[in-house]
Amino acid sequence: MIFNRSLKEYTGYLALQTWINQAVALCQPSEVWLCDGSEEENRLLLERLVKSGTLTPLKNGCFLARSDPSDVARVEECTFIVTETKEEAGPTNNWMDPEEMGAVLSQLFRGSMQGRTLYVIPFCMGPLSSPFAKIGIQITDSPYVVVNMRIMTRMGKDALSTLQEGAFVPCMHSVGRPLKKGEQDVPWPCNTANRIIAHFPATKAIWSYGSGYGGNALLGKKCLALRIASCLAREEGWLAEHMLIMGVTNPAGVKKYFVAAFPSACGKTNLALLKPALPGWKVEVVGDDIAWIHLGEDGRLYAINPENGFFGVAPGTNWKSNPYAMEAISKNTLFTNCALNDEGEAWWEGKTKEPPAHLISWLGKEWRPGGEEKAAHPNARFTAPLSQCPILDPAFQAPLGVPLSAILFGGRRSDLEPLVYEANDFVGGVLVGASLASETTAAGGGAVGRLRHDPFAMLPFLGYPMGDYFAHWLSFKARTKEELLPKIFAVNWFRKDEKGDYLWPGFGENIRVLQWIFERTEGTAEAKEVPFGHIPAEGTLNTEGLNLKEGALEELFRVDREGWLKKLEETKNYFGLFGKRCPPELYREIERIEAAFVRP
Ligand code: TSX
Ligand code: MN
Repeated sequence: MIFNRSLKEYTGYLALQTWINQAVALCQPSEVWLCDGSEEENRLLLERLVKSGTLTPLKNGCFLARSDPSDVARVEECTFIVTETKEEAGPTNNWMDPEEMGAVLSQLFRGSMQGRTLYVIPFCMGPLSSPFAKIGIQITDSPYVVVNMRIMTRMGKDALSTLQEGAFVPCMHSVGRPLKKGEQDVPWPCNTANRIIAHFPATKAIWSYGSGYGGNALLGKKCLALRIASCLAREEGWLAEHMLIMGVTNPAGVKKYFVAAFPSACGKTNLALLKPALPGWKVEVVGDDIAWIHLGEDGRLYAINPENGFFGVAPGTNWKSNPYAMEAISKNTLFTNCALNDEGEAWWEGKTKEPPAHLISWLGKEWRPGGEEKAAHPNARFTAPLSQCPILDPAFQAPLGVPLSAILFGGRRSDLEPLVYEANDFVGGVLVGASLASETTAAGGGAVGRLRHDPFAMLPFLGYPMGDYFAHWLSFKARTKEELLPKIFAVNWFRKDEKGDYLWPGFGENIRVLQWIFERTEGTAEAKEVPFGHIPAEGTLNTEGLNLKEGALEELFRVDREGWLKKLEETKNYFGLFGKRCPPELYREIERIEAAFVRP
């Protein structure tokens, strides 16, 4: 075995050496490469990837990867929480017994890296100097994963240097396609039929097999920073959330930080990188996907972004919908499953008003406009460093995080849910998060327009029972003064009129909603009490210069009593799934709202 660096330089190297030895014995690679994260190393890996046909060089240091057409997204059916009992995994997760999973995995991984290089990726989730950061060591046979992890995390020598004895999350990954002697590799090796993404909360280990795509393979993101971190957070008294983190500065120069949770296909990255339509307002981004939230010594909540890059959906991203993302991905960006234009750039549906006359599609085929097939896959992605974002918040590396003034929950709801409301109190806000639901879009596959529950936007990302998670959220009320906790809001950019047209322009105009939220946290904006909380009082939402349709504003805030009573009934019904673990406080809050509807 050849190591390009002695592990003895590092504390905790013994545990790491043991872990690597075990992996090598099991997977039988022909080479071992300990990643240092350097420019030089990255260059060598990119070179390998171009040679193997995995990557195509584009303009400005960008590259394009085309995946195997069967390996294009996270696979929730293949994602498991492995605990002694099924109850410990909870009713919303796939479960497997540790012994059974152990047997399955050892068989799959035995010899799985034959003919390949085993890469050891030391990475840090969170700023290197943060006491909240977590170290992971990913072992993988995919150099594509290495170059993506280098963008998405703090990867290499520095991460290894902060390693304490034994304190790392072991992340084992193989694409599951060993190479026989002399066998020619394929551009995107994978083993789609046998994909498994397994999480072991007891030992905090992650094992992923068969997929090279996104959250299945970049194990720092959904696997470590959400599923395993949610378990750590429960034990250690913090929160690992599927949330963006943004700084909002008003024209007077006062700055506040918000976090926001949205199910997929609601435009979380667009909101995180908002270009305000109102003069004098400024938005800066700390993170667009994951927030680790801790209670500070002053009794307030603080958030860090464990990630170091954007792994965003490309389709729909353009200079109008998200100009700062466009700037961030203009160089040194990896594109996956986008189309290729004649200028050597990545293209996707919604990038330009008109599609180019000629493209190579994500399937590598000649493509011209007018046909059935999309040029880019709907889940095509960009991987770009946070540092390239023109509105990156100066505090994005703050070791203790940024103090939170508001928590937003939002879904895609064509009716019932107002444009914005403030929850009654902290418990009322936890109910808003717990009852989050969103209408399905074409992007997810399956039926369109169906309402799907996605509590806290965490349904696919929680590593333990949902009812316990609700109780964990509620526990923060007893740990600090309620007035120090962020105020909680619900937002909905997607309400439609009876003709099916959107009532709210959204995008940059959403700053008007953020302004009202900002002013509520300052105690300056007036509100009108409704059974489920507070909506903007007449005239307090800034609609100056907006040409809303006649009656649109009234409709955006119309309270449909019957609709709400039905929703509350249905929510109780849904919570039944979580059994006794669902905290009684949430049922009491529902009853309180019902009572207010009956006796206004
Ligand atoms: O991201 C979106 N946001 C948040 C922006 C900060 N999207 C895209 C969602 C898919 C990922 C939105 N779509 C938003 C929104 O606020 N609103 C809508 C709905 C909408 C779509 C098109 C228009 C208006 C609203 N077009 C015109 O009004 C011309
Ligand atoms: Mn996400």
